[in-house]
Amino acid sequence: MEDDFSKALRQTAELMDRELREFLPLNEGLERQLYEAMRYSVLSGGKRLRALLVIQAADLFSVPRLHSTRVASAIEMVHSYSLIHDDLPCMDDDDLRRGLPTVHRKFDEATAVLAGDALQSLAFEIIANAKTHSSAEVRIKLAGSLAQAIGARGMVGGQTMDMYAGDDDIDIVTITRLQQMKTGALITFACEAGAILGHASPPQQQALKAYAHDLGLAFQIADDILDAEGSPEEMGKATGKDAAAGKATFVSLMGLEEARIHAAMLVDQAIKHLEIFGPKADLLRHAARFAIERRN
Ligand code: GRG
Repeated sequence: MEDDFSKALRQTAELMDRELREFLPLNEGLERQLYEAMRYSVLSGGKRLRALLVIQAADLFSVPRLHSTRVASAIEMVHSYSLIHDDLPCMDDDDLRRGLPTVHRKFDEATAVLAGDALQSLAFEIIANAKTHSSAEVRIKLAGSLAQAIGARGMVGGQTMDMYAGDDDIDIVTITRLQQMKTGALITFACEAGAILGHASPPQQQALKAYAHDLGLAFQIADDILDAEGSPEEMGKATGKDAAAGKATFVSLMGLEEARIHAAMLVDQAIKHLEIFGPKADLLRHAARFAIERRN
């Protein structure tokens, strides 16, 4: 039988598919291919973990779903943009994503760059819209925090470190910082967004931030473990791509067993940070376990 968390994740995925389709109607003009590429990327079956985090964090403060769903859509757009650009020949040069041809393979490279750019812009357009929250202050906080999370001090900075770090530059401290910026910052923003929408108190904000920090790191370690083991998603793709490319990963630096233990410790720590929310935060607790138990 489907457990509460699997049900919530499935419902979030269904909700996101509906919302994202609405934000990205088909276009018959000369820009038709751009819209097709944007839809292709955002509707290709991601897990929607970031969307679930926004919605569940916002639910702690009884934020209307209408609001949290819009922010969740914006985050999924940013996530899609980062994956499209990450797959480009000038970056990771991947042919497959979620078992399907990557956007530059399905369309072309220029379309992939432009689709990523347009998804990022649309995310900010959605956040700035009054339907997302009636308070302009809340909208500004959301936009500012998202910009910070995905810019040079966050995701883009982490991606840059990942691309240009040499073998000798990477130790556990550096890879932790790199991954916190590259994948952790957007995951942290997802939880922070729930707190911003819900006018959370400083201790509540701090608890969610600490939870997201540990969850994000555990998620990335789990990704390295799946990569090293060859997850179902990696079928048809070189196994252990990062390791095969000579890039340091948590697994190459710590070993598989130590990486597993470290990820499990981070999940326990993440769950402890949620104590102040009581049973209301149970789905967030499950989300932390899911980060390391997932198979893709
Ligand atoms: C190119 C600006 C720019 C940024 C790229 C996030 C990122 C930075 C690259 C992603 C590289 C990667 C595959 C990292 C591993 C962890 C990760 C983010 C996996 C993908 O996220 P999931 O598993 O994806 O949540 P789904 O498919 O479920 O949406």
